[in-house]
Amino acid sequence: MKTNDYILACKDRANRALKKKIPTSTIPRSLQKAIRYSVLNGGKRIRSAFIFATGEALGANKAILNDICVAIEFIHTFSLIHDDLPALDNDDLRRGKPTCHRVFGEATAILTGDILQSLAFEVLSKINTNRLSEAIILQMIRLLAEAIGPSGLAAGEQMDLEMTGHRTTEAKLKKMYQLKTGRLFTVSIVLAALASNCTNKKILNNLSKFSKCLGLAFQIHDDIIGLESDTKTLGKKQGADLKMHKPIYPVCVGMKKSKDMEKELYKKSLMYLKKSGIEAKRLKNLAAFVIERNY
Ligand code: GRG
Repeated sequence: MKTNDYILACKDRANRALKKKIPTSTIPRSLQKAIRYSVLNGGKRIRSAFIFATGEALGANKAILNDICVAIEFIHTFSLIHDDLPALDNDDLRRGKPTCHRVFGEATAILTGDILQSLAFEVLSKINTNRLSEAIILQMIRLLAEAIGPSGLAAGEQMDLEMTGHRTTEAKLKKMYQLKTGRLFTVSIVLAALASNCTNKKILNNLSKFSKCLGLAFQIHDDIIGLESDTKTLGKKQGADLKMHKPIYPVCVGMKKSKDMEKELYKKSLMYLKKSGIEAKRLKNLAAFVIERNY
């Protein structure tokens, strides 16, 4: 299967898994609508593709991989909803459609994000213990909490806000990207490896380094296409970050160096993948997609 077809198949699988975990009867209908709208309104599902490819390479159980995919996409969607809020980026467009707060109002958007966060942990905590030990499930929950909390995504977002409108150094920008974007990539891949009961340090450490390089490359590429791709392809406004004086790589170091950097990170990621010693054709192709995509 070609990489684009594989990504589409993963997207389809992720969407089916997500639909099953969206609560239907126990919450106000307005919240239900906002959750469905935000979770199922498109998205590349690239983190899910990495989860499935990692799990497949290591022989993980499919149902557990689906649960991990749901937890990660719930957290990702939560972070996008909150990122778009007026108090943060104040964006009107996400995945080619009006943002959650534009459709449902700010209060509902905040609650939708909050609910998705709690649902993510609920899904992980309900992984079938006949298939995976409680100790590993607990480890997954801890790793996800660490990845998004005060030394993860939320910290990265705060750094981003504080850097907006100011000149910054490449080192600070990289640190912020590792937290804001990289941590969710890393935890996606590590959780997928743990789902296969993998305890091999060589595999886990090298996969973790692989994902760290990719997370950074993904965000740098996001900055590049944010300037070079058009609004329709991106699903969000072209040049929005530049207009808002957000800290972005091409402004900090220039476009050429940004493109060199993402290629360097891609090559480095492949080196770690090779060192992990796992069957990695799919992961290799997904890594290339990270820096070749135009959306
Ligand atoms: C998670 C505790 C917690 C708080 C949230 C708002 C916030 C803190 C973080 C925002 C992080 C953020 C929006 C990072 C940007 C990451 C990024 C490049 C998103 C775009 O990812 P894609 O291209 O999106 O995979 P699609 O739409 O394809 O899913």
